[in-house]
Amino acid sequence: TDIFQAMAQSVIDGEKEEAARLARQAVTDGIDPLVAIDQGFVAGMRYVGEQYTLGEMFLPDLVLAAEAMKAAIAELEPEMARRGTARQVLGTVVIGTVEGDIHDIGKTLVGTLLSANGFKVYDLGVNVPLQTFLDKALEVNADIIGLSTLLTTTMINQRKFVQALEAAGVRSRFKVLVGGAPVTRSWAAEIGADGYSEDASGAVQAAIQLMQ
Ligand code: B1M
Repeated sequence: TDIFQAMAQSVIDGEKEEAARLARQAVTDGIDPLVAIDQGFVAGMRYVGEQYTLGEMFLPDLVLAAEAMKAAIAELEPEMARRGTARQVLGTVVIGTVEGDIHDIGKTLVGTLLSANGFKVYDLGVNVPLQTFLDKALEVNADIIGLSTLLTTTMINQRKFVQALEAAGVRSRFKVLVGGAPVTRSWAAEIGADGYSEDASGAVQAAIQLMQ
């Protein structure tokens, strides 16, 4: 089996040490960390999600898979930073997962890549109330506010946030970037967000565009 298959399998099996070992191996072999994530670890996570939907895997399996994925990403982070293009500060981003949602892997990955590519990033974590996003953005004079969500039930908070900015009279001060598995370009347009991306490298491109 090739290394990408082994990476996927380590996530499926929830094998943290194995996932970390394969991530280190990828760095040694000169594999682009993003390729390792997309073609290896995320492929495993996709399978786990499908099996969960089918009732073949359960919540504890998701938890272990997430831990394995995080262990792998932790090993890849320094390499992502090293390969980043950061030479100057391109802008300031406040990012987090919206209230009601505790998924953090994708959001953290987006934050890491933005930081590696020259953005100053304030990661507020998960289950973040809309007011907290706004308070932090005002405090650090953010250019971009990034809202992540993985649940169809919490997507509505992205819309509410755009409305909250309008109500507070600060809509034009910030660019709003949205993403997460159920989020689509048409949803982003419908709620009046400024940017959207389906993955982490696309989020960097979107953020760079928003700064122009
Ligand atoms: Co949950 N979960 N989960 N889960 N989980 C999903 C999302 C689900 C699709 C699984 C399924 O049913 N097949 C489903 C949602 C269904 C729906 O809403 N329609 C689901 C559910 C139901 C739940 C619970 C409600 C289960 C329960 O308790 N009964 C519960 C929610 C609790 C809560 O939040 N209140 C729950 C819990 C969990 C765990 C804690 C066990 C764990 C998360 C651990 C963690 O994050 N620390 C977990 C996991 C692991 C998943 C799946 C399997 C994988 C998510 C993931 O990490 N993907 C997921 C299935 C799936 O997504 N297919 C699922 C890897 C990650 C790299 O991708 O996060 O999509 P992703 O991020 C991508 C892009 O989306 C994008 O870039 C990233 C990198 O490419 N992106 C952005 C993300 N944010 C962005 C922001 C941007 C731009 C791009 O700009 C700001």
